[in-house]
Amino acid sequence: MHPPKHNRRGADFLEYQGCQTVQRSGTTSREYKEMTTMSNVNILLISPSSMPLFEQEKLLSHENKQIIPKFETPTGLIELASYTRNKFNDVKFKILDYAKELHMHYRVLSKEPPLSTESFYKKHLNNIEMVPDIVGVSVLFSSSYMSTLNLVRYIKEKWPNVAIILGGGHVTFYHSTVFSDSDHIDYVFVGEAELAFEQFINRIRLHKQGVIDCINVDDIQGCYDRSKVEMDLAKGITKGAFGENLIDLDQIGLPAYDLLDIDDYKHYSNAFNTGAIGVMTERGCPFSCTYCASMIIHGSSIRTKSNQRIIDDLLFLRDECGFVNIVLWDDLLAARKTKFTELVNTIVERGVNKGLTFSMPSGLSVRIMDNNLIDTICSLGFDYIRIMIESGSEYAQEHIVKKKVNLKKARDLIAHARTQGVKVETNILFGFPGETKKNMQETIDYIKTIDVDWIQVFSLLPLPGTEAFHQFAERGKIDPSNIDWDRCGYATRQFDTEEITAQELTDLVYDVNVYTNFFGNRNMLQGRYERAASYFTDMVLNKYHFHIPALYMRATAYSKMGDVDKAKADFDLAVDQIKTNPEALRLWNRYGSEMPDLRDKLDAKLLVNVAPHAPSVSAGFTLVVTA
Ligand code: B12
Ligand code: SF4
Repeated sequence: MHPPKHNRRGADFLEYQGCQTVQRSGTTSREYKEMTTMSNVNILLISPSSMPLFEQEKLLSHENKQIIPKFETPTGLIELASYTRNKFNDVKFKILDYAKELHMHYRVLSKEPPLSTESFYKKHLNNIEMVPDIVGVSVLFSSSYMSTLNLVRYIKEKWPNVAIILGGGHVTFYHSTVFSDSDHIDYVFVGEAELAFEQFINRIRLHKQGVIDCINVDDIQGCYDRSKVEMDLAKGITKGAFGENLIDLDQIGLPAYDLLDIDDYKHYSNAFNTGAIGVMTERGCPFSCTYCASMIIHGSSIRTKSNQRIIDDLLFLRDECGFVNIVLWDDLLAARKTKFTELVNTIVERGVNKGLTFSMPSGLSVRIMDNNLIDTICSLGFDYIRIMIESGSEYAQEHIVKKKVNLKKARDLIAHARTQGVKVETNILFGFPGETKKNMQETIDYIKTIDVDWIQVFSLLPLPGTEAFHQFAERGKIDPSNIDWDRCGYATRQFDTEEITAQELTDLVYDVNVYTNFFGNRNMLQGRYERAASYFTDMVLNKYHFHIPALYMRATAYSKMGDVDKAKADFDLAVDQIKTNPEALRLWNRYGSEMPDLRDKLDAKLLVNVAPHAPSVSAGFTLVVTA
């Protein structure tokens, strides 16, 4: 358990009496308190975009205007800031959310001159009305790492004396290489950071006050400087020790939403077209899915905020900030069933959820859920829920993915959720280390049996820290010390395995997506045409106008609903896209055989390259659509 605040501060101070040149032995605790109220530490926290640097460059230079930069609430940073402010009243924060700024820039891209990433980054640094003592960058995503390395250069150019610190998921697993990758980084935080950061900030304060003459972090668990890493490496230790987890999450208080440009999040944050705010009610997960880094970053013990705290936060977000969409980012929602049920019942009884729509994009765990919990969750006001499956192979569930989903239970939960009127989605991953084509086919066969509105289909990408990452490294498929983070991408895999080549995997993922969500769309098969059409619009056509399977299926849905004009408009659009857009033509050539109603609308020369039915059969899979 974390020691009481005053004890730890006292201990921290005393500790330094011996090892630092400034001697203050004999200082009373009153004097200590007075000294510690005078330091005024300025901290700038930065959330970089998860978009790789090379893509940012293409976007800002107008080379590719189609890439849509996303942003979400930087939850880690506002929780860290709030916790720290609660501990020290002389610490001032600002947040610069580059992901948000990039999105806002994208919205006016055509009115802006082409820019380099350097001028874009510098422009926003120049807007900061503060001279920071510390700049902290949150590197949650491996894809942010290269842009962060550039950014820290600009930061040191502007503020040469600032201490630059990094934290977040990616550097948690690569803490030691950070210092060899950049001379500008001073400290790295491994794992959850509130407690380590508190100790660190206290040292910065003592240093500012002249109480200590240097900052030594050797004894701060989870915090590293260059020399501490070098000492570890000399002893052969490459893995960072994680910061102690915060047990009482209520110590965070109301996350520092005041540091965000609330209106931008309210209107443009990406989870909904209408904007949303992220909320985390719990941290940690005791399960061990082999593809997941979340439970490693936050640990296996579940810690939750109190129900009162969660309710107060929701009321603040709704009534003071005007949010209507709440995104829950918990690792394992409803892990404490009774507490969660009480929370939702109170929320509903008190009308706290009135005017709010909830979502949980990272999904619900089949192991945790039961019908009652699904009902409880639905009563909160979810537009859609995601019941996470990942693999339809019983063998893979048990031995490869280790998610241990009971596939029958998952199917029943989905069917039950439908009775609540909520939209139901799931996630599927292909390409686990050791997952055979037989296992993959089992997944394809399984997903034809579940009545979901949509399936997110992905390639398994080994994320640093995960079991899958280590397995691929052991098999020599990836070299952990030589990965181009800017190019590793989250969409496609770059390496072949014994089970499946990179190209086969990419094709399989695309084909399964197209065959399950479009040609084998459950809503279409069950006659729920209106819902099907709205999915094609919201999930696909609002972003990708060239998507021929979506246009074709929406046209079919309209025609089944008797809306001849709308159906004709979509068919015409599809024909036009095939004739004018190379991506549309590619889709036509690959999937044209599934869209017979377009054939007589196209010239003969556009019919010759069309592939036979179910193209992935060439890689050994059966994708036939069944009702
Ligand atoms: C919200 C979220 C998103 C949001 C974006 C978040 C954002 N702010 O930009 C969205 C929806 C966009 C997203 C997308 C994706 N995500 Co995501 N996401 C998350 C999620 C669920 C929560 C992050 C969060 O807010 N946590 C809550 C806070 C409290 O924790 P924290 O961020 O870890 O912060 C603490 C510490 O890390 C530390 N810390 C963090 N930053 C800093 C900075 C400093 C200076 C210090 C001192 C400390 C510090 O202190 C904080 C407090 O203790 C995490 C999983 C998780 N549970 O963390 C995955 C996670 C970060 N996502 C992940 C992935 C893989 C993805 C996707 C690829 C998913 C997909 N298949 O599409 C995409 C990739 C985005 C892209 N490039 O296109 C991985 C990242 C792994 C990696 N190495 O890249 C994670 C870890 C989940 C997983 N699968 O294991 N994601
Ligand atoms: S249940 Fe979710 S959070 Fe827990 S290990 Fe699996 S994927 Fe990660």
